[in-house]
Amino acid sequence: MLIAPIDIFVHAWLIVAVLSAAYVAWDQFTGNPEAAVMKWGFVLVTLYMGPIGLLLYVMADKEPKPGGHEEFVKPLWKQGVGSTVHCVAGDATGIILAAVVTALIGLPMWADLIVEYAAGFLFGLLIFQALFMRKTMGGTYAENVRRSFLPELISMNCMMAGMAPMMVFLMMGRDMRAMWPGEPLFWMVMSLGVIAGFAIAYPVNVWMVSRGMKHGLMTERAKSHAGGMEDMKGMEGMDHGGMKMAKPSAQPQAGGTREGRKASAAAKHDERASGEASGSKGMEGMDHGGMKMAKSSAAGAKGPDAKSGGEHHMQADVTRPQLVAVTVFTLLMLIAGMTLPSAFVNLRLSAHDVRGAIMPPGMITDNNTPAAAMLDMAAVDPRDVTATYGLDKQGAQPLAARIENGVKVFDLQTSVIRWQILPHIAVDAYAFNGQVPGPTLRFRQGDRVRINVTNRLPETTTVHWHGLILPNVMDGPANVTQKPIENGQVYRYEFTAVQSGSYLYHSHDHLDRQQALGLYGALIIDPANAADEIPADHEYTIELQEWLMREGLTYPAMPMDGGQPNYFTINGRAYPSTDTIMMKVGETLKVRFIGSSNGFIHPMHIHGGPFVVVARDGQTLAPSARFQADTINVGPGQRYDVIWTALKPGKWMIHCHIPHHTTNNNTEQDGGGGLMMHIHVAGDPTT
Ligand SMILES: [Cu+2]
Repeated sequence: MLIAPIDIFVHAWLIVAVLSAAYVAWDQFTGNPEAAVMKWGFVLVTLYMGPIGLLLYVMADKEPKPGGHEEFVKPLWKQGVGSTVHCVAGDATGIILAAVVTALIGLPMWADLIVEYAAGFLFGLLIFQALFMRKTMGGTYAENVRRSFLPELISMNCMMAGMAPMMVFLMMGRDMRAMWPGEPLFWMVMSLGVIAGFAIAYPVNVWMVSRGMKHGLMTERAKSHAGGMEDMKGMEGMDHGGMKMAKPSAQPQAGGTREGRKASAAAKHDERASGEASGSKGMEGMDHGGMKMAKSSAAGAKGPDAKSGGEHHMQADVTRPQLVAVTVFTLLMLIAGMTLPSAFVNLRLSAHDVRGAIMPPGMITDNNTPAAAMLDMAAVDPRDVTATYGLDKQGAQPLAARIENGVKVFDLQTSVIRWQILPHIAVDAYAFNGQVPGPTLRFRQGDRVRINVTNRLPETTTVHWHGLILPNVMDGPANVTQKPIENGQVYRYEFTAVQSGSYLYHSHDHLDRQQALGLYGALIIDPANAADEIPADHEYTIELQEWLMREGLTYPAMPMDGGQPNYFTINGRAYPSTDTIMMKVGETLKVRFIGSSNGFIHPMHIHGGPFVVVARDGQTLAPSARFQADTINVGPGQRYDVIWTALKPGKWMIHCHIPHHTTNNNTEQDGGGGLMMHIHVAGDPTT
């Protein structure tokens, strides 16, 4: 499911990567005279790097015309590509396998990085270098491990220096779906990480190839192929018959033996000197796959050097200081890549902790931001939506009670829905009974009521009956008076209504998330004695809410960096999709303002004359305490009942007096937006 714009690119990239790898595999194994280990290297690297892997293959290794491979792969930059491909194929495979395993078992990111480094290094060294190259290089497995160690260390340091920060910043940035292997985004980030690692490892691989420390590309043809005959001299001893090396400029040198290729001669000055003396420019010193070296290393062609230990054939054209400097430099890059991200993101978090959360743009996260804060502010996962409603579906509808043994029973069920707030804008909401606001519960003072709450959210919840006097165990605060209601569970709230007036119910678990996403509703309790009700010709209940919707995702709005709302609703609709109240001159209207909003105060104002505040927080004010006003601050949790009299005909507005709250994503439609609605009083508006 595409839930963010980036997903289109992600899917396209991954499809291209698979197709590219399939093409490279087909071409390598049907037509390209490359050594088997390099064939596999290109296939894997193309799988990991997608079109960039394909590009490298076509530009550097794919034989341009029959018999042309030998010449084609000669340039140093192509040899460097081959060397880096070989290194990356092994290292990245280890890193990616480790990343999957550590994510699945829930290791924190810092441990993840260490395991990835170790896995990449060992996989590259023990399998891709020592094992796969042994056929080419000869010698025992242990010898191959030993002489591969330093080149592998240098390459792996570079690889992880690029890959670690790329993974950390992309995985633990806004869209943390990237931390979970079940998400395509994870593989996209892996791909980008491998590309970054490749880019950093490439220069040093070019250097190592040029100095004879590593092999580059090879040409490997069947023995019968004429093109390889000359260079096949001396190759018979190798397991791969007919290998033609990519560096024909090298001078075959007597004395090369597989047995002789031991030790990391790269660090041995005397060997280097010997190599130079032979006129071979030290190329025999390649650690493995030194093509020239292989040519000169026919079995049985033991020369004096071999007799004296055979180590002279391994020297590369590098000095110890050079080698130390390069190694230390790559180690520093590695340390930087592995540790600097910890200054910015919380590496103590695991994939399990953040659960694929997508953070709102602008949320400030640092290396101390806990996972709980992230989960609280994260977008509603559109994949959790179980129903989608249009503008024809109204919120705050009266919920009919059924009577069981004299108890009024209401059923509430939470779920994730898609809710239309404007003709072209839908939000992903948490809802009671598929409504935003939840259904209005109305009963009479003295009633025994029972409310069965079933939770169908992807998280726990509870319900609080705001302002009511009731048994403490029915009050609702999660982990204070009750265990949170798990997904699929039901909690039975039961109490006797001893008060009357305007109240509300709302979630009391993950409060700033769930109420901000729509888990609230009005609770209207009629007085036991109907005469105590302050009469009005019309009655309208206003439930306020803020929304944050960015890039098609809905986040819980809150007064915090990144959480500021950009949509506002009265009873689940933004103006101009809000209701219009129809009246006649002289009639009265009782408005019940309910502060169902979560973190924002709304100075609610009615045009066309003052109203009288007759009740506050459910408590009817004594006549002497009632007062006139035209604006009343409705804060979170507060309720005001006001009586407004229609004095003149026309369209009179009810709106919040914070202008931003009467816009839709900072725009005005038909004169406003958000927390705005009309009272239409019949008659001539010019009178
Ligand atoms: Cu407001």
